[in-house]
Amino acid sequence: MAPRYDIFCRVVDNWGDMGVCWRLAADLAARGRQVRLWVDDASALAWMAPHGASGVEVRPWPDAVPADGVGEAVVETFGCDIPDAFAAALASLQNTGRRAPPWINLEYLSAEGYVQRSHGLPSPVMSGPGRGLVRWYFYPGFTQRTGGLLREADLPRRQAAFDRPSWRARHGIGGAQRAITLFCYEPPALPGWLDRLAQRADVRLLVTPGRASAAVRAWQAQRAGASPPLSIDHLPPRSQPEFDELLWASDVNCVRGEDSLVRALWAGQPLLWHIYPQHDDAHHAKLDAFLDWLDAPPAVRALHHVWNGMRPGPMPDLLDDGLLRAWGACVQAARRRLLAQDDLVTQLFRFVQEKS
Ligand code: TRH
Repeated sequence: MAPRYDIFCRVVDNWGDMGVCWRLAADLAARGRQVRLWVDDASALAWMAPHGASGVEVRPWPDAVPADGVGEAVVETFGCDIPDAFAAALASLQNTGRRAPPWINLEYLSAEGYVQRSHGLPSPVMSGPGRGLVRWYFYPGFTQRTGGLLREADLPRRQAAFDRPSWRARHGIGGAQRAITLFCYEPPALPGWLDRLAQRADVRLLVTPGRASAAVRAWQAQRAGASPPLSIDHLPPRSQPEFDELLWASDVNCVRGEDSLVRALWAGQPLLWHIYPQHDDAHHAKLDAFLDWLDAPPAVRALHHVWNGMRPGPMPDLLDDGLLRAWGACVQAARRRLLAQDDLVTQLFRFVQEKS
């Protein structure tokens, strides 16, 4: 029987928790592991992964360890805390002289310096049913000294085989049109930016469902009749592979959160990140760390600062040809740097082997 991973996911907010966990589970399964994905709310998988994945079993959050025991590795995501019963089972293995499978906490993605310092560190468990065990920190990241980024082995092949002109033709995007994907929360600069885009005849705005769509609809309701119509598609939710294709097909990708940022990097088009906002503005330093790693030209930094409400003023013209060239070159260079590094699952296998 193939080695088995237990992955734990609690859905806190939005779609990123499920999105990252599903990509991880499907990638592990594609590389020959059996995966049990324990999740407290799997509803988003109905559209994100409607066909599931061979080797991945989605199960409700457990109260007890199943009869066949824990897997080769236990991965809790984003500090969600594994159930007491699993912690107790790991402790009992260790207390009876057997090796407990490594207990790994997969952390949030950041380009900040602490990630390189903290990746791979142990955290002794001092209380509760897992007392005496060690939990290992695994940090995804953008450099060699981190856990890397999710990148399925077949991604380059899928991307190379993608027929961009057909996709655009099927979606009615004309040859001279600029297609912009919009996946965001509620950026303060959005209404002004849409006003400005509405002055152009060559833009096709591909708006993702949920918060982005609601924000654009609010603008449309306010501007009804007042500005020239902007060509806007409100898209239905699509599966993750189809979401990837949307990013590959677009000329500019506005993305948010964590997983879509990584996918926009793989897409290699100019990307604008709406970072998940935190109450204490901790996301400002996180955004700047990413822009530093990206080696973003000043105009790309300015765009990000306005989009994320860190700098007042209208959005710079995102479709300026010179800007698009410099922006695209910078994302492509970043993509090449990342492709030269090991992906997250390759690194996780190595890590699990070391700690087992
Ligand atoms: O939904 P998000 O804003 O999730 C965020 C982040 O994960 C953030 O770090 C976390 O703290 C916060 O939630 C609580 O953005 P993200 O991470 O890009 O996740 C979106 C997922 O949804 C991603 O896997 C892509 C997927 N998706 C589709 O599969 N199809 C779609 O049509 C759309 C719009 C998204």
